Amino acid sequence: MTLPLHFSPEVAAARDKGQPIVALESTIITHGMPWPQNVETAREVEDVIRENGAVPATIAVLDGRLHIGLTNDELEALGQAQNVAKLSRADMAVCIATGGTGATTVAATMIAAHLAGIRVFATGGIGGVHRGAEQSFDISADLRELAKTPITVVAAGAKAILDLPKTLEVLETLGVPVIAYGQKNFPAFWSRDSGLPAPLSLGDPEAIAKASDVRATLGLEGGQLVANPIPVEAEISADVINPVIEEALAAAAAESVAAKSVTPYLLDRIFHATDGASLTANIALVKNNARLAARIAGEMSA
Ligand code: PSU
Ligand code: MN
Repeated sequence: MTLPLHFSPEVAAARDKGQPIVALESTIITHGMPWPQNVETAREVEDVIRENGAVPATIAVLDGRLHIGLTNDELEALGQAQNVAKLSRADMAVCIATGGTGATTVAATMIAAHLAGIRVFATGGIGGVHRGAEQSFDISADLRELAKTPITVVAAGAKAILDLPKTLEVLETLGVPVIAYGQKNFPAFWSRDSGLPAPLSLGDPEAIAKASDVRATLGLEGGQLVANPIPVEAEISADVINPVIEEALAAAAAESVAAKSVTPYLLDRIFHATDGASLTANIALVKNNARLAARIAGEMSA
C-alpha cells in the first residue's frame, strides 16, 4: 500500500524546489470558527506564510485522500461543509479507509505533516488537559502527539477553558519542550500572560530551529511546542474573558457535553457570548503564529 498523500500543485512545486513549508490544521476551519470568517482567515493565514518566505500546506482528509495543501475551491468547500468529522490520531485511518471527509486536529495534522516531510506547523491553540480532568479523564490527544511526532508546533499557548497548570505538568511528564517565545511566562491564548512560568524561553527563530535539530541529533522523539503570545493590541483582558469561560463551562456541564464535542462547543459558546470579539483575537493570534512559523521553517531549511 502506498501513502495516500495528495499534494496540492503549490505544495508539490515547493517540495521540488526545496522551499520551506508550514503545515496548517483544518479543524480550526470546520470546528473552530464560523463561516465565512473561517475561510477568509484560512486564506489570510496562508498569505501571511507566503509573505514570510514559506509555502502553506493546509491539511485535511477529502473523500478518503489525505490532502497536503488545499486549493481555493477545496478550502471553500470544506469551510462550508456541514457535519465534517473531527480527526485525531484515533480517527484518521478509518476516515481514509472509508473514503470519508474530515478535518485534522493538531494531533492529526502533526502526523500528516511528518509523513509529508514538513517540520513546522502553525495553529491557534493546542488541546490540553480539560478542567475537571480528574473526573472526566479528558486530556487531548494533542499532548501525546507532541511527545511522539517530530514537529515544531507554533501556538498561542492554550485557552483558559483548559486547566493550564495540569496541561504544563502533562507536557513536562511527556518530555515535550514548551518554549515561550520572547518572554518568560506561558501565554494563555487570549492574553499574553497566564501567570505561569514557561519551562523554556527563546527569543529568535534560529534558536528554535536549532533546538529542533539538536533534538533529532540526540535521537529524542517528539516535537516542540512554541508558545507565541498574542499581539498586545489584540489581547482580551482576563476580566472580560474569564466570566465568559466560566459560563461556557457551566453550560457544557449542564448539557453533558463530552468527548470530541467539548472543545468545539466551548469555542462556539464563547464566540457568541463575546459578540465575536473572541474571534477577532483568535484571527490576530493565528496570523502572528503563521508569521513566526514561516520564519522558523526558513531557518530550518537554511
Ligand atoms: N483550541 C483552540 N482552537 C481550536 C482547537 C483547540 O483554541 O480550534 C482545536 C484544535 O484542532 C485542537 C483540537 O487540536 O481542537 C483539540 O480538540 P480536543 O480537545 O477534543 O482534543
Ligand atoms: Mn477531549
